[in-house]
Amino acid sequence: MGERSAPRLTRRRALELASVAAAAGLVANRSIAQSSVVQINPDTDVFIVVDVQYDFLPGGNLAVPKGDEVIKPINDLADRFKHVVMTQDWHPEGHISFASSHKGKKPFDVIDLPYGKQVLWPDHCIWDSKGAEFSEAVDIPHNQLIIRKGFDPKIDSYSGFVEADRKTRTGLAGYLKERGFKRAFVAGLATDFCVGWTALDAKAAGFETIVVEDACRGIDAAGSLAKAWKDMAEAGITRTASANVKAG
Ligand code: VGL
Ligand code: ZN
Repeated sequence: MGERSAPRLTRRRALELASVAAAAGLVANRSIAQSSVVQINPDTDVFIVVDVQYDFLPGGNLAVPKGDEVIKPINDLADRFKHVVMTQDWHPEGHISFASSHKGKKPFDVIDLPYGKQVLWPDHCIWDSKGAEFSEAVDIPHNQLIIRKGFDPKIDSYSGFVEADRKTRTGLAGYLKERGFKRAFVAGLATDFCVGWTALDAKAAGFETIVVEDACRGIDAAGSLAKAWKDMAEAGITRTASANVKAG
């Protein structure tokens, strides 16, 4: 191949590509149906608050950019719900999802495990460490359940429902069904990992699912944020803004 025919990535071309990518992201976001006002049904709606733990907040070991900005909308939203449950990322030391557990690997590398691809993370949310605690700014005294996930040393779990082997269930779907909930509102950290997977599995378990966008923040590793919104849109999950969620 002659050098002349190879496209050269000029600065201008790079900027053009970046704006196309940004536009594609916007299109992907728009394609997820946006609801206007949603009235909470106090008895059949549940609010699932995902992983608002110190390690995902600024200063934490796996800090999500602006992760602290979810706390106020989450507290305000939680006040409007009668029923709230929370998830907590909860790993033993030496967990398989930690880059430090794999010789020569670094955070954000991707490896193959028996259950599929695994992004490797900095050590985070080690059980009983400060980083695994919920932020003390989270103010939800009426929270009814804490579902811990990722405690199996060999299996990660972004989802609050099903672990990364896509077989092991946490029990959350059974719990929510037994309590008669029909619709799940989901928010927290991080949009593209634990919030996204939890929302997808809530929907797959038969709950109508709404993600409250301004009460989430993403990590965005290698395009993961746009992909998460696209996957959620395709699954029929709606998104809304917390201002649209009205107490029932
Ligand atoms: C999460 C990466 C690893 C999350 C948890 O809460 O989104 N992300 N563990
Ligand atoms: Zn984790």
